Amino acid sequence: MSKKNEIIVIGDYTATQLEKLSEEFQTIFVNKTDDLRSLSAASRKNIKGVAFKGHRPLEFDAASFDLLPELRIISNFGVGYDGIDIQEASRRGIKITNTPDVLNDDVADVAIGMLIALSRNFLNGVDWIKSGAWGKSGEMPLNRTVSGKKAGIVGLGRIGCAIAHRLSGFKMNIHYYSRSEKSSVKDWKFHSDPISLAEEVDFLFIALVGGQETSQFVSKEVIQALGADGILINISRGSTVDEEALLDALETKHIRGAALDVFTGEPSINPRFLELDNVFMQPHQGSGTIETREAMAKLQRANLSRFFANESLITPIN
Ligand code: 8YV
Repeated sequence: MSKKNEIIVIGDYTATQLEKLSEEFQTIFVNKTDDLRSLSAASRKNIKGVAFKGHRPLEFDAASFDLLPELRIISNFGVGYDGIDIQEASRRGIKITNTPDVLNDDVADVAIGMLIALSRNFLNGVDWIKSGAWGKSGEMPLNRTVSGKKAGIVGLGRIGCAIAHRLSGFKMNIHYYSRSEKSSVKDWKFHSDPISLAEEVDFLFIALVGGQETSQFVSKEVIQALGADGILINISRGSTVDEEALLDALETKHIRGAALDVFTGEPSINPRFLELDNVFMQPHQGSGTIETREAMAKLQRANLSRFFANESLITPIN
């Protein structure tokens, strides 16, 4: 058997994912890019490929690249690659790949599930049973309808589209903001400005790519425009929303609620979120199913194999 290609694996992977990487490649594992420093210069100097998993903004930066002078490819586990300094990587001729498409359905499911859980107060429903309130006090307090309302999507990429298609099944009119109008979706109303979109809709789904370009794109003005009956749902990155403005709006009931899978600085989230009862939160688990994570891991490995075989990459982003 030919000698396996050597890679460094960075991030928090499951035992199965690590095993599969090791079957195909000769692997060195570290938890985060900072840990590259703990590897000897001799073990770093010939490394051409990295399997990376992480979404701390720009974690994989010039200083990390300096530690891997022969690096040619970073195969990212995730559709979002805001953990990597792409401009610097491109400047150095380092190729980046990601794992798009395979996670669209799971992430969209979480967006819809969180909206319904918040609007129908599922958490209170569970408590109502467990606390015995059902028997003592009768029916739980009434909640608010989801179907038939107006939905807005900020960022109509692959995941935004998967969300919109699901919402059509809930008899909702779809409005969207994106950089340009999409000719392929004639039934959905384009807004050239996110404030006019927020003014128009009941539910605002954030499905932007992360990174500096979209930092706090969902501004205080957008959040305010959503109004007292509005709900904001974010499955993209915490960085896309002005979180302080969102917290202010939630605390003062300027908007009805928020359903959030992502946070600035996660997993250490702003403690103000913990005090709120108009927020439904999940710990960034949009793509977190066995099926989808397996598909993401397979695509990550396939991109590395193609690179070492001198074949074209499957999902390059630069
Ligand atoms: C993460 C994600 O990759 O794909 C993305 O951009 O944010 C997620 O799927 C996943 O949580 C692993 O960290």
